[in-house]
Amino acid sequence: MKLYCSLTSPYSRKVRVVIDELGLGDQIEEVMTDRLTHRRIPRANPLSKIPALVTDHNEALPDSSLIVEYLQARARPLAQLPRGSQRWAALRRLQLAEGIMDAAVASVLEKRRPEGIIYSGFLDRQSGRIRRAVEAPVSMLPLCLCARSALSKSPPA
Ligand SMILES: N[C@@H](CCC(=O)N[C@@H](CS)C(=O)NCC(=O)O)C(=O)O
Repeated sequence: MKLYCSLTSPYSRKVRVVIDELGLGDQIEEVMTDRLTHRRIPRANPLSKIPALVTDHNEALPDSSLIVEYLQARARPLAQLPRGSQRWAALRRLQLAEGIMDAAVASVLEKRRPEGIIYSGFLDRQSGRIRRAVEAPVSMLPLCLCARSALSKSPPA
């Protein structure tokens, strides 16, 4: 399999971590791309974004979540998500992490625009999203979990 990716792309990093966790490194050839060579991978991803995975059957998978799902289906599953309300807390954190990546990448692209047409209001909105999402997970845990973890903390000496 070939993974088109870059070391600075957070979505690529997400996939590379999963490859490592699943022990699939020896089955995957990484093809590092940059903004210019993105153009060389339209077959792998008509959206010209990374990461993109080309499977051994020559199927092109164009999105990090899709690639992770594919790799998990091929390999042993990673730890199962918890059930019940903890499941939704875990998925909420996952979604917030995706949102942080989206906002960070959107900011980088905005900053690459020619000086003078960079919209600071847009950048502020993205950094607000990142800040709130980074602060959110603890406050978004189900109350019962917060109470349990507070109870399990040993009292100050
Ligand atoms: N939803 C996609 C997002 C991929 C993405 O936006 N990748 C960025 C690099 S971090 C990219 O290739 N951007 C190129 C562009 O927008 O021109 C995923 O999860 O893979």
